[in-house]
Amino acid sequence: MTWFHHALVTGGAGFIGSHLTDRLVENCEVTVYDDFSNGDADHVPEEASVIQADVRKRKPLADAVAEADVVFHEAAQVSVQQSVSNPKSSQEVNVDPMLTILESARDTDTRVILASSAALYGHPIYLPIDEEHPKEPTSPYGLEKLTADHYCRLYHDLYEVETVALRYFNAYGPRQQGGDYSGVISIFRDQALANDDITVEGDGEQTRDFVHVDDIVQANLLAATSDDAVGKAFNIGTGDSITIRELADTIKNVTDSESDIVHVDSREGDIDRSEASIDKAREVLGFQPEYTVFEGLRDYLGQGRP
Ligand code: UD2
Repeated sequence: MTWFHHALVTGGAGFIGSHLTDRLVENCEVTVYDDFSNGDADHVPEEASVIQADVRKRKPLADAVAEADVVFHEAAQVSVQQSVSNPKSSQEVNVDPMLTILESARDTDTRVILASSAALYGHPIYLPIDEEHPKEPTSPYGLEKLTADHYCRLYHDLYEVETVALRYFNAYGPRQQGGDYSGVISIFRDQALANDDITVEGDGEQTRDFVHVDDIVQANLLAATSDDAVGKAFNIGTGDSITIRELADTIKNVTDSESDIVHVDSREGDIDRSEASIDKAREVLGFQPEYTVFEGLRDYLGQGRP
């Protein structure tokens, strides 16, 4: 395993990027590239250098990539809803900077690790979802991630850029809440801690594969250091799933909450079932998730409010 000297983390003040930066500064020089539109400067460790800039600015981004041995591209417009309301501006954040990074990496031998997403698969036609599963994204966000993910493969195949795409399933953990977008776990947590109603959308029988942010960090480090990973895409989840109703019950119990669990309208176009096959990540990267969702929830909810 070859370690690297200088890592660039786009979105390094954000939820996943800041956890990754925390881990990276223990071992190498780290530059965080963030415009703080959604990230929090307090989550960036002081050992990291910071470039405060927008990923749509080509020159500072290309220059920052050229300085690094590896780029973890976590910066994104993460709201599926916003991508539906405004596909063009979402595309400008989620696709075009990917090309800036890949073009710069083409000249400099920088390895590129993309935060891709399970959103690129759309509605599953079989479970668990492996990397060969048909890709029919149901939102501009999913299509943008599919495009960025596929560009990674093309830049490897055409120009020998060392790229890896990590398709995150439902990520959760400390620092997730904030901005106008939250995953269901942070929403249920806030509702449970405030003894407000926990709002299950639909019948709650829909399933998700929830993956703890520490396991996502682990996957990124493996992708950055494994020679076998390049040119490939990997699902990053736990390989297991639970229903949203079960999630609501667990969060209520773990937080000892007096909340009622109520059912509200389901979301239009909601994915009914989701569960990752992580065989490829296990075999090629040696990825081994440390948290089941129940262990991860105990860890996350045990902390109280940050
Ligand atoms: C996740 C990702 C999204 C994209 C997508 C791909 C997150 C936060 N979002 O969207 O970026 O990759 O997967 O499919 O990881 N729910 C409730 N009550 C609430 C909020 C949500 O019941 O108050 C339900 C919601 O209807 C859905 C499930 O919880 O069935 C998960 O919702 P989500 O927004 O956390 O994540 P998801 O899977 O829609």
